[in-house]
Parts: sequence; structure tokens; C-alpha cells
Amino acid sequence: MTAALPYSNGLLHVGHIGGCYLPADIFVRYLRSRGDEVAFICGSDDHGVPVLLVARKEGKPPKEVADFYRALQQRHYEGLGIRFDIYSGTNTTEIHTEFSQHFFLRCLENGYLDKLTSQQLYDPESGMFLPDRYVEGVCHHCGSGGARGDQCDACGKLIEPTELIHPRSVITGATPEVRETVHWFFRLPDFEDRLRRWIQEHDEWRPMVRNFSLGLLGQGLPVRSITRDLDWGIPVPLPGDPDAKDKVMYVWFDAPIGYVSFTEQWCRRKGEEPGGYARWWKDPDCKIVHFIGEDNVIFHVLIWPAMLMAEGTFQLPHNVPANCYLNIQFPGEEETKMSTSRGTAVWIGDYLRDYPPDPLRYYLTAIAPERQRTAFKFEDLIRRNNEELVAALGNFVHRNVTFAHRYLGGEVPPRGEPTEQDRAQLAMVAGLPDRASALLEEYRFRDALQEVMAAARESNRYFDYRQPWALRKEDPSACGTVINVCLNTIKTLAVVMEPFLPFAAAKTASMLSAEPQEMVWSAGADPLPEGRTLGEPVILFEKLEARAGEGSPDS
Ligand code: B3M
Ligand code: ZN
Repeated sequence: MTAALPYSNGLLHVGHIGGCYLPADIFVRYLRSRGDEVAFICGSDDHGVPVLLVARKEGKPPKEVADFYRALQQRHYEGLGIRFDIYSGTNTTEIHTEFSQHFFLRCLENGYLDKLTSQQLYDPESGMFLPDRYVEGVCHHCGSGGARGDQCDACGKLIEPTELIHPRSVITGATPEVRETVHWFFRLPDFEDRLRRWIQEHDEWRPMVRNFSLGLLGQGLPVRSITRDLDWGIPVPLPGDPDAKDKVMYVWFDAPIGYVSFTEQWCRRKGEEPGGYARWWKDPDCKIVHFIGEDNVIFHVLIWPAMLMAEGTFQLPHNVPANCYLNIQFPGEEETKMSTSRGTAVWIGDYLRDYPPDPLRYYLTAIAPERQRTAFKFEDLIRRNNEELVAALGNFVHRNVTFAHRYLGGEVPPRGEPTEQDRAQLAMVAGLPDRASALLEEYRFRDALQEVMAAARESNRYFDYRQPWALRKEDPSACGTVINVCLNTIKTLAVVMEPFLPFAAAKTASMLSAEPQEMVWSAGADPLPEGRTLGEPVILFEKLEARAGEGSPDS
């Protein structure tokens, strides 16, 4: 399991988290609960122009910038309960250099790289070539302004920098000139047929992912230069070739290789012999899943699989569940793109200073842009926390655990002869893990969470209908049965909510005095032993209030 490697050039905001890190974490937690062996791999994308531009602005060496932001990113993931097995960085380990150079050389040996003299944009004022994001202009595909020299945000297509309309150097503002330089080009067109067949076989993939990629294939893929005139990146490993001097790999060439090199790094950290990565990347019993955002589809569904085919010994990804963009909407304003530079985002560090992680995980899943773009609204996060997490899920758990402590000696009461309502409730809950699984297996995280919440609401209705507070005097045995049914409901809810709300699930397990092996998916509907002593009741979700200014730009 991988989640896209964020550039180590800035802070994480809710758009990043909702886009791929949270769904990946949910899926990993679910698979582990189900008993699968999972490697959850991530780290920062340290190379290329994105980091160089920030280094320039901050007047620091790129390595210092990458190390700084990587450390903060790691802290923010941890704060949200997103638990990678390894969070590395493409500029942190020799292993990554070795793997990247191996891929480059294999692609070359296998005849998929051409060395060509090509025309590149050059900034006469700064005296340097302007690869990728060093140049901006109007997109030659769709005509939108603000297209960067690597990709257009508006249409998602790759940009050929020399074809940008009205190009402008990001460094000096100068109009670049075209100069010749030698680069290595990846023969992407050689893979068109294989890529098309492979994508067509996967009719279970999200329609956006398939349609976008098949659409690009329909227009024909270009050869892509995979080297750059920069001194920040993985060196081109051709010491005998004077043309390779001062060239590094294009950041999008070495970045996805990070998934593999970080896997190897993790295996060695666990004390395995070199080569441990192969069990994950080459054995068809292992399935590779890449969680990404919509702007990365082209790289993960076309270019990276083509690189894997060119290398020749790896398996292809099993699925590439991409989310669409998550926009943001501030009170009284239009919905807009989240943007670090314009300050239109909610940063994870800021959020975690004032609020607990589960409500954000909940809200980001509830509005996940799985099929189309959606918008983050801070006041909706607060409202849904209060109306849904507090009022439905938290309330159900709290009212039962406190009832058992107050009136039933803090134990799981015996289950007597169930009524029709008790039976219906038990059946509803017994089916919950399977209903949630079916949705999770299809990467429908939003719908799976709705199943959990629907079950919580129905359970509250059951409690209200059975009125255990009245039964306590009229029919103590029936009262015990209702609380027994409810405590078992809570157990199943905790198992099924764990991937989404891990902090609340852990608290719930301790209220039930449950051992870890009782809280796995397959044991989710197994009954709690009667007579077990419960843990102290704790509050799962606090009622939240928006702090003054929260949810406005730059608050
Ligand atoms: N660094 C993320 C981005 O486009 C990019 C992902 C690399 S995944 C191998 O912001
Ligand atoms: Zn465009």
C-alpha cells in the first residue's frame, strides 16, 4: 500500500489528507483487521523544482528545506493517526539512489531510452535552463493561464514547456529563449498498446481513473525527457558519457521508485537481508495499491506502469484509487481550490493544536471526493461532529456504558430470552461487518462510514424503544438483555469504526475491557463474555465550537 509522496516543500493541509493519506490509512487498517499482511509505504518527494523554488525563496539549501518539512509532515501524519510502516524521503538514503539508477540503466539496456538533443527553455537573466515549474504560462492544451512547465492544473495534462503560450521564468520573470541541450527520453509510446490492454482489463477501477487514462492514450503518448539540467536530484549513472555530466533524473522518474526503495529500506530496518522488497513488488500474491490524488493519475496509471514494464521484472499495480480534488469553501464565499500560496487551506498543524484527530478523519471521509470534487467547510466539520459523532455514535456508547456502571455493577449482564426487537437489533449488527467490508473492498470509504453511522442511529432507536431505564424496575432480566445487546452492538461498532476513527475505537475497546484479538474484523460479531467487568466510561467525542476566525483564510 502506498500513498503519494508529498513534496517536502511545505506543510500538509486537509486537501492532502483527504485526497490520499486518510483513505490509504483506512484501507490499511481495514486489511490488517481482516488479517492481511500489509506494508504501508510513504515518504517525501524531495527532488525537483518544487523543493528548489522554496529553497530559493527561503534562502536555504534544498536539503535543509526538505529535511525540515519532512519532519513536520511526519509529525502531522502521526497526530492524525496515519501510521505508515516507514516514512522516508527520496533524498535521505543511498538505497533510493541505487534503485533509481538501476531503473534508469535497465530502461536504457532494454532499449527504452533515447539520448536526444532537444530544445529547452533557458532564462538568459539567471543563466540557467528552466525545467518544469521554473516556467509558467498558458496551457497549450486547454488555454488556461497559470499552467506550470510540467503539468496543467486545469486540464491535468502534461505540458511541453517549449509549447507553453506566453512562457515566463518564475525566477526572473524574463521571457525564456530556446536553447539546445542533450537529454534522455523515455519511449512512452512503445507502451501504448500494453497500457491500454492493462487498463481495459481493470473495469473495477474508478471511472475517473480509467476514463482519464484511456482518453490520454487515445490521443497518443509523447516521448518524455527524464533528465534535467539541475544539481539537485539523482545523478544520471553514466560516468563515461560527458553528456551525462551535471544531469540529474527528472523528479517524476525517481519519485515513484521511492515506493520500492522505501520498502527495501523498511525491510532492512527490520533486519532482513538485502532484496526484501522483492517479496512485495514481484510476487503476484502481493497486491500493489497506489492511493493518489487526481493530478497524479497520469503518472501512476501511464508513466510509472510503463517504467515498470520497461524495467521488466516487476508486477503492475493492482489498483490506483485516486480521489478528485477537495476544494474549500469559507463562510459567505465561493468554493475555491485549496492553495498553499494563496493561504486558502486548513493546515494540519493548526487543526491539531485546537482539535482532536477523529472529527477531522470523520468529516474528510464523509465528504471524500471519491467520484467528483467536493468542498471542505469548517463549520460543517463542527456541525457534523456535534450532530453525528457526539449525538449518535458517542451518545449510544456513553448511555450504555454508564447505565451498566450505574445499575448493573459495571458488568456485561447476561442475555435472557430475546424479544423480536432484540433479535432484529442483533441481526442488524451481526451483518454490519460484511456490509462495511463489501463497500471497503470497492474503495467506497464514504459509503462504508455511512453504514457505521446508520447502525449507530438505529441502535439509539432500539435503546429508546426498549427503554431499559423503565425495564430496570418492571423486568430486570429484560433490562439486562437490552444492555447486553447494546454492549455487543458497541463492540461491533468499535471494530468497524476502527479504520475510520481509531482513537475512539481504542477508547471503546478499553471501556469493554476487550483484548486486541477480540477487536479484529472476523471477531467483530462474537459476543462479549457475560459477567465481564467493564472499564470506566470515557467521552468518545467532545462537542466542538469553531474558534473565533477559524475557517477563514489565514486564520
Ligand atoms: N510529489 C505529489 C504532487 O504532485 C507528488 C507525488 C509523487 S508520488 C510518486 O504534489
Ligand atoms: Zn490545460
